[in-house]
Amino acid sequence: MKLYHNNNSVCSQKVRVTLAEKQLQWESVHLELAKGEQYEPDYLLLNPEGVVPTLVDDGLVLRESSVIAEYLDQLSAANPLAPTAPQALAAVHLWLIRTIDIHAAINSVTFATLMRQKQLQDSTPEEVRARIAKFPNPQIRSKRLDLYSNGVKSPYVAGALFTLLRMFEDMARNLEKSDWLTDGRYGLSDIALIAYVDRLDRLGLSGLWSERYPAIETWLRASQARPSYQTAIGSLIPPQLAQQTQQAGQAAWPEIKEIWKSM
Ligand SMILES: N[C@@H](CCC(=O)N[C@@H](CS)C(=O)NCC(=O)O)C(=O)O
Repeated sequence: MKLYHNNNSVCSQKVRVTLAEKQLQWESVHLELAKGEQYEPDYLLLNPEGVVPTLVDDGLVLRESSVIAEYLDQLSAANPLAPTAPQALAAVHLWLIRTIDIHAAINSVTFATLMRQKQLQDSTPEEVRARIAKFPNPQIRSKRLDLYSNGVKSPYVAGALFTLLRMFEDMARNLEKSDWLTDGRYGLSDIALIAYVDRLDRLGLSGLWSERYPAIETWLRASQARPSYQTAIGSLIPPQLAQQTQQAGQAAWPEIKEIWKSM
């Protein structure tokens, strides 16, 4: 089983957490997104959108991190991550579907802060625009351009915060009943969201939930304490990147806080 992924990509992290929880063996193909390795013709044959992750297993090519996570869970009976009761399973599926929007929201917040700061430091505007032009999807191209030009003032950031507000509200409602999101035990719903909330935490944006939704703070710390988190996320983030992430997010926090307060 081969996973095309990137260490700091949230959706790759989600898949790696699943692999670690299921204790599955896999071969790593690490793509440097900043170098544009996702646009190599051979990779575009596997993933025409030019994004990670992609799982290749015995001739099967799978995209979409939540679908991959569910597939991996089905591969072995050990440590099942999905419930069997229809109601609980439906709740898991709802979270998995929502991760498409949640991913786009986290991507907007990350690009308006950390990635934009890196682009402004490391590249000329022409180089950034040339990289953005390589994105196959025109909608994503215009989003990236807007985030690069306007940072936190981009309307994509306000839209992202609205999606995150809904996510936090529903997470908090689930966590009133149990320590984990679905069925009283750690599973696919938690794995679906850990990388996204962790990214906000790494950006120093825990103010989004710490006061309004303290149960999310407890859930996050319990998720981060699992060995799968350390294997799949914690150990793969270099200290320098961790520091840059924290600093870029914190610099944006006053503006983000103002938008947040108005919601
Ligand atoms: N919905 C997709 C999103 C895939 C996606 O956008 N991946 C990002 C990394 S998290 C990527 O590869 N971006 C390419 C780039 O930034 O150039 C999934 O969850 O698999």
